[in-house]
Amino acid sequence: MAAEMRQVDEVIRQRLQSDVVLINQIAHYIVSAGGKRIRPRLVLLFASALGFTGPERLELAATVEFIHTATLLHDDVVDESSLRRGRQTANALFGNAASVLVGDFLYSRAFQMMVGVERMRVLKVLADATNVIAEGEVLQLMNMHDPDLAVDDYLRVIRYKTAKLFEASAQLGAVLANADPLMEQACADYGRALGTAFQLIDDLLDYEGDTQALGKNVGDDLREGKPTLPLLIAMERGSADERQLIRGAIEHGENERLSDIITIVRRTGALEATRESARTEANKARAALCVLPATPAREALLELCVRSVERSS
Ligand code: GRG
Repeated sequence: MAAEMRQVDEVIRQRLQSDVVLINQIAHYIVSAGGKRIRPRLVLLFASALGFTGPERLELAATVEFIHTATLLHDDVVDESSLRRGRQTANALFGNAASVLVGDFLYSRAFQMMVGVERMRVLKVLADATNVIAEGEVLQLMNMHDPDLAVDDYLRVIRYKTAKLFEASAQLGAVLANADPLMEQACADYGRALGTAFQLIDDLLDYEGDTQALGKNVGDDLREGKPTLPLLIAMERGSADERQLIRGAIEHGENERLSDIITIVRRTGALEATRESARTEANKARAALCVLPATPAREALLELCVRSVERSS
């Protein structure tokens, strides 16, 4: 996909432009740090798998990356994070106000771009998706510091805050190709399952990962008192003392005992169980692809299922 992704990067570069200096500075700062660009790849791969080759696919690929980047800018403010994509976060460098406002710029620029495609269904998919993402963040806020969170409520948050944009990205490829409703649904199902797997691994890497490889600080979820699946499983399987230690850390949002908690999470097999849940989701994504014609793009989408679960960054 290298050549196509270079075209997407060119669209991103052009559409980032603004006469306002601080917007250029911050938007380029975060975008030039890279990132995996998974969501634009989904738009391109589904468009290609269904035979659509028009320039709108590049525009929408850039659009979903802008929405993603806006959410990262806002999220790093909310979470008070200091490291992202191997660099200081924009909020750490430029302050919270500038980060939130440049996030607003990217988000509203994304809407200008999607309107330019002149397809009502594109607008509907993205308007609905961004609304759900915001709901997911608010739900997550409500769940903070709650060690009694049910697994289903945790899963709802990750479907909303992360999987929804994966779902919309995949669906847009199908919408551009004028796919029939069943095909469009299969693409959306793939995105939703892949996005869920992706966030499960994101949550696992906060305990298993390496700050250098991840480009963000491990242990941040615990510091914020976020009850993610590795902790929920470790509490269920651990001894009474271990359960009490994790409960306290979630309730008070502290990571002083991070290394003890990582030991418990490992010993109870909570990381492997989380990876297994991710594998189950990735298998659902794989199954959704069976209605697509056999193409190199479909092969790449299958490969993405494996990589999303086995990744370490
Ligand atoms: C602006 C629509 C809008 C909403 C604001 C703050 C917020 C509401 C939403 C945040 C949602 C969020 C950050 C979810 C986490 C998603 C996630 C897994 C991010 C990391 O994605 P990667 O690994 O990042 O694809 P790279 O750096 O590779 O691009």
